[in-house]
Amino acid sequence: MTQMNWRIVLAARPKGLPTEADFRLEEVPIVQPGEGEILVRTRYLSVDPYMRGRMNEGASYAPGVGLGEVMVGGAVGDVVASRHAGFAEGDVAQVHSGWQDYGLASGDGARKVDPDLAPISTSLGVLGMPGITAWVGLLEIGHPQAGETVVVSGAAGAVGSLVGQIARIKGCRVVGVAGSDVKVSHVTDELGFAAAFNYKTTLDYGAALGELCPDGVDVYFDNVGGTISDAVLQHMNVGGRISVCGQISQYNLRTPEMGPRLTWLFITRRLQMRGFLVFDFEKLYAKALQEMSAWVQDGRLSYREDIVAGLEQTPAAFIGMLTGDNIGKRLVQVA
Ligand code: NAP
Ligand code: FER
Repeated sequence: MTQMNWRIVLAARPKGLPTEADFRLEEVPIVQPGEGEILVRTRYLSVDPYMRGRMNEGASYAPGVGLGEVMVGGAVGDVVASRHAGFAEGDVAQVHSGWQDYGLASGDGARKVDPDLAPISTSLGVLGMPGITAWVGLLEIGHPQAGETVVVSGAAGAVGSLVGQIARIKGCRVVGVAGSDVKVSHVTDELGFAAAFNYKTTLDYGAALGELCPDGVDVYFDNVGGTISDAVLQHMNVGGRISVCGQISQYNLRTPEMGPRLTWLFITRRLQMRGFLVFDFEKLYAKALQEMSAWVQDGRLSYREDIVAGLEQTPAAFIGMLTGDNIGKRLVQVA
């Protein structure tokens, strides 16, 4: 009897915020691995903001998902068949097999995960792509120094919640921006941020920043862009650094947003702004993961996972994350 695989494919290219009708759940036969490949039964899959870009025609750093093709993304699960010398049946592997029950992956591109070191879900969060993004973007681009003020937008999300804690570990005073009072309390009461404000209920971001950052802002870790970033830039100190990680406030816009012209500030305050893509820092992955694991183990870095159950819930879990219903790393538990 042929074993079947459930998967979610891109059914239509979204206009603005994706809807569930842009996805389709399908049942197809499981394909056995070819030479060098492994077959992985997904236990957790990751939904991330970058997937919104991949739903468009012609993304930049990687091709877009074709209509009818399985949605891309990171996943972790059990190796159920292997034709790669590095993996045996029963191993746990982190792969890029997308939104499906069973995924084929190249063994060379897969990461073996030791379930005794940490819960395997962390390979998609604090000890995976988002964790490395936080580490690289803050330390390699923001260069935070003890005593400085660091502002983080998207503060309660997968990346932002870790950025703020790493900055705190480095001796900085951390101020967050997030989209609910519960998120504001979470980052201040549980993650050690010095302060935070809710951008959905605050009318004047500039006034809030002036109050919460009396010494100005030395490092801004930008996850969101838009009017929040316009306000933070105006509070930067001389010599400030801006690490541009994401612009989620813009991903679902149908028409581009206009903003104030702030470039003059970069001259008078000698600011540096640098965008980055985590994948360009592969040489630092091992170091980042080693430091992040050590901080998790000694209790200085905490992480929260926001887990939704059921492959069929993936589109809703993804759309919900884009609109801010997650705290910490949004994952889908599949098996
Ligand atoms: P996340 O923060 O866990 O989830 C996305 C969050 O974005 C939501 O929870 C929501 O929180 C916030 N958001 C949505 N619309 C917003 C808006 N209009 N204005 C302000 N905030 C909004 O996601 P993540 O995985 O950690 O990713 C965070 C950012 O990092 C994204 O921009 C992503 O693209 C970027 N990223 C970049 C790289 C890279 O290599 N450069 C790698 C990974 C991630 P609120 O409730 O606070 O609105
Ligand atoms: C992300 C946002 C954008 C991300 C990658 C990109 C890995 C890259 C986009 C592009 O090159 O088109 O969150 O995460």
